[in-house]
Amino acid sequence: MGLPRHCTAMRILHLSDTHLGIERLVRGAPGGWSRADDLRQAAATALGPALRGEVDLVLHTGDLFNRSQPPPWAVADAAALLLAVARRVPVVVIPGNHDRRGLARHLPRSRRLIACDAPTRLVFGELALGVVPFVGRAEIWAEAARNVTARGVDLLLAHQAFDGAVVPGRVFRVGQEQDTVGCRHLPAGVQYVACGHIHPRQVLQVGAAAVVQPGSTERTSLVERGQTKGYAVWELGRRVTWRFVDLPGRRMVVVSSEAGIKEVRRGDLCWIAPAFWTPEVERAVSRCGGWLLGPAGPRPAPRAQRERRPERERRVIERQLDLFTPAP
Ligand SMILES: [Mn+2]
Repeated sequence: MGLPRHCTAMRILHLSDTHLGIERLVRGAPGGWSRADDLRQAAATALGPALRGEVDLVLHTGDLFNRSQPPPWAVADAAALLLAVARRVPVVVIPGNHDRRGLARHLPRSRRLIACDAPTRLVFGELALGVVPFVGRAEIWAEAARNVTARGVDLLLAHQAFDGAVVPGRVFRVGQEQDTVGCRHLPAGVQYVACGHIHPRQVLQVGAAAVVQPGSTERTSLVERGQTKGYAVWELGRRVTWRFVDLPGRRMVVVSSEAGIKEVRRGDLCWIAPAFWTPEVERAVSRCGGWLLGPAGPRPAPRAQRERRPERERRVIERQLDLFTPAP
């Protein structure tokens, strides 16, 4: 397996975790600009090279939308953007954990806009792709990955936490969460994985495979404030290489001191630490041109873990199992 030596050179734009339609309360942005506008702009910028015809294929490895039922305006925006790209080059999108109802239902049918809601093997000329959408159980992922790679693939697409993936304050390990996949779940012979899910960009070596994760195209939460955002460009030919391309991203600032207020620049997304919050601090941040994250008034306590979560996760996994079971 791996790329056949006769394979013609191909350039692939790989983006992920665009979280379109995200709704975040932001105060102080001019002209009704919202965080969703930032994320739409990031996705459009990432797709720029594809719109200019500079790549041969676009892969979106999941969490296209922030919610499984995105607002209609976000669906319309995404459809328009992806169709514009698909007029130039084929686009493959796979559902992430946020797209748990699948993506085909949201996107227009087009020969070159391929929403893979179920595990699939796709062929573009001499390039074979294995596609496995997010699934909540590593064993099921492994079986699907085995099936889609049985005839050989050059690249496997996934939206999954791989063993060793790092997010702030946490390293994913097989067995700790039932959806984390590792060496034992990867089919033998897979050398390259184009992967979504983990928002800080990183490359992992998992067994014989390089797992390339471009991360999210914009920050989806304050936790990501220190992360460089962007997308990846793969060059496939006799050799396989990839590089990360940076996107500007909007600065996020936690304001927790007088000195912190002075660091605020126009258009920064600002979070005032609860212990430091006063109406005067809010006004000072606004005067510096900072946009305020969250509702007005004293900082609310962090939202408690939702009680219904286990029940929701069970339903999600059941729905996914339907998608992963081939029709009789
Ligand atoms: Mn995501």
